[in-house]
Amino acid sequence: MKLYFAPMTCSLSPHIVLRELGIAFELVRVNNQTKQTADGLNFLDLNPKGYVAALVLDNGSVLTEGPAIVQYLADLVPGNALAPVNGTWERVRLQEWLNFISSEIHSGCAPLFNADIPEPTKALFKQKLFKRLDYLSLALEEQDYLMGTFGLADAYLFSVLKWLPFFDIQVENWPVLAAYMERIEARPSVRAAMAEEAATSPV
Ligand SMILES: N[C@@H](CCC(=O)N[C@@H](CS)C(=O)NCC(=O)O)C(=O)O
Repeated sequence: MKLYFAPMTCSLSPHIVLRELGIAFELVRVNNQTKQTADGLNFLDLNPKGYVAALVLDNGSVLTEGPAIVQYLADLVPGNALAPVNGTWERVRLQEWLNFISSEIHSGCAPLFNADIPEPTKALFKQKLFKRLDYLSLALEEQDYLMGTFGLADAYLFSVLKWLPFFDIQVENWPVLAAYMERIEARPSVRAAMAEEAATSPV
């Protein structure tokens, strides 16, 4: 299978998950501005939504949306440590986290990347984001990872919290979150994923 990615984006999450699960994959870089891919495609032909991540299976099927991709990947590996079994209450808890990260943190950060949004408006978005970070910090006070042990939700949250410095938000203001990020960044899969993404040539 192929993972279409762009460095320092949410596609880092499925990339980490592929490595954690030991699934063979090819990494294909996408230029998010021109929509050209490193394997010579117009990314829009593959994913008309135009955004990473996109997973292309060996049978040609294309799967998008990070939370769907990571759950699909985990379910390929029975007994994996990253996701509770589908249909269980714990799996629904995982989906609750993935949805929270997607709608409150990932989407909460999106306007902060937008150069056309004036700073006072961005400040309002930041205030809302801070409340969500307060909540995450509280949730992680009692346990090292969102579901107790490292899993899909942590790979996703790590990938989006890596953006905070772009917005001049210091994660150190939430010491619990700063320690969480350090813990995750120390994982071999995470280090390898970040290093490989950084080593790919621009398209
Ligand atoms: N709903 C999508 C959002 C994906 C997304 O926001 N991708 C960003 C990078 S983090 C992107 O590729 N943006 C480029 C664009 O929209 O043109 C998901 O959760 O996978």
